[in-house]
Amino acid sequence: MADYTKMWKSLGIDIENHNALLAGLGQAYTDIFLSQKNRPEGMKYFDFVMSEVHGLRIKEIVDAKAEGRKVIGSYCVFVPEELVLAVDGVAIGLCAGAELGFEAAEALLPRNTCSLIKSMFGFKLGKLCPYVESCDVIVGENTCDGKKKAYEIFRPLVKDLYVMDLPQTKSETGRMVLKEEYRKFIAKLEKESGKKITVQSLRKGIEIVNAKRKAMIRLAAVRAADPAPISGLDALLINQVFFHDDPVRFTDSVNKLCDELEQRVKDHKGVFPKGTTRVIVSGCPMAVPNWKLPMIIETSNAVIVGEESCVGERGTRWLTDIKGNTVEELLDAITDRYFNVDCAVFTPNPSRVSHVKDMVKKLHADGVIHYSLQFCQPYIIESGPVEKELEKSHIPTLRLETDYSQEDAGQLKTRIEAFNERLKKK
Ligand code: BJ8
Repeated sequence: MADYTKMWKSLGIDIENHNALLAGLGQAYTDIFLSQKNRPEGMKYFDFVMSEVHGLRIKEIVDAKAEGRKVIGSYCVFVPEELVLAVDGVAIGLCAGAELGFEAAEALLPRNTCSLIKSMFGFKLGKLCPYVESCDVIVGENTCDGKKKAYEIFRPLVKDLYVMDLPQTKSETGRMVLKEEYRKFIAKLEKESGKKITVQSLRKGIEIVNAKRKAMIRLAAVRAADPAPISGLDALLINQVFFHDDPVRFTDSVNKLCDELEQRVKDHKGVFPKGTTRVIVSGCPMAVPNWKLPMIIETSNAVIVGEESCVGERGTRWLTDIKGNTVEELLDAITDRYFNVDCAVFTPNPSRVSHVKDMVKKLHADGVIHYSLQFCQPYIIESGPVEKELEKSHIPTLRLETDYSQEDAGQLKTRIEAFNERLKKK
């Protein structure tokens, strides 16, 4: 990677801590990703993206800002990228997956806060993330209680925090709330950018995001094959890169990779031997560089064939209808699309478990590993009924709770190996 110190300094990054972060990240990437066997050639693009994740991509964002484009960061898949693109903005997912800056975070938050939220604070307080520091606006959302209350404390730490209210029920009123929040968000984006959203600009934004999601749907489908043409680790990585790469280039790269994977399927080529135990991981989102659980699973004689997560199918599976002829009609289509997202903050939330069942069938999975971050009430509480419902349908399920530390890695491995034994005997 070129020397980007000047750029990082100009963004206010703490160079010493940041260098330590990059060194750790580079080593983890080599150990976890580059050590895998039979990786598809198409993964080279994503290796390159990761090697430049705080370099070239940040430079592109800084250049975009210099051209007057606004950078909008967010922490949730309910924030529509389509709307950001419609004002020629740059949308960036900011969730972080590393246990950094937690001491500083715990000075502001209770210790029993989930790692995702602590990491959001840790990266900001430690001045570690050039994405966060590049943002003109950071969008929060009232989803779980943890985030909702944490944003109140986060507000004074950032330049401009805009918080969106979100419904918690899939009712007609809930849909109206979501649409009105998106309408207010449009007003905010128009004010920030000085650009008015038109039918053309909104349609273009929808087309770009639809194409990106279509490529991810294609990637998800190819994983039904046995042997699996791509590892779960690599598929997760692509789902993570989804949130910060240039959307058009990303789509092109995923489609090229899918061409290769579809050929692999025809040639019966895979990353693990045919007949390897297949699992779905369902639950909380895994942000970069949270690779702990997939790494343990895939070094325990199993392959992950799907992620039911916001960094996975929950975030990518629906497209937006493009037929509308007015901004209002397109806004309705966007609302309908996002209102499908079955996050555990909704009550009740039956479509999530139905989707897990569909994934098991479609992807020929042997079982489900339910992943919750410690202290995440929505997913931990929902995991009980999800397990019950899956087991009732004869789908073996393992419930795990963990955080970003490595302390429980041995214990997790033991439980996952025992679960794999159960799946083999099925
Ligand atoms: S749509 S899953 S991205 S809210 S892990 S912070 S829920 S206590 S991340 Fe999410 Fe949007 Fe829902 Fe998806 Fe709270 Fe749980 Fe922490 Fe979480």
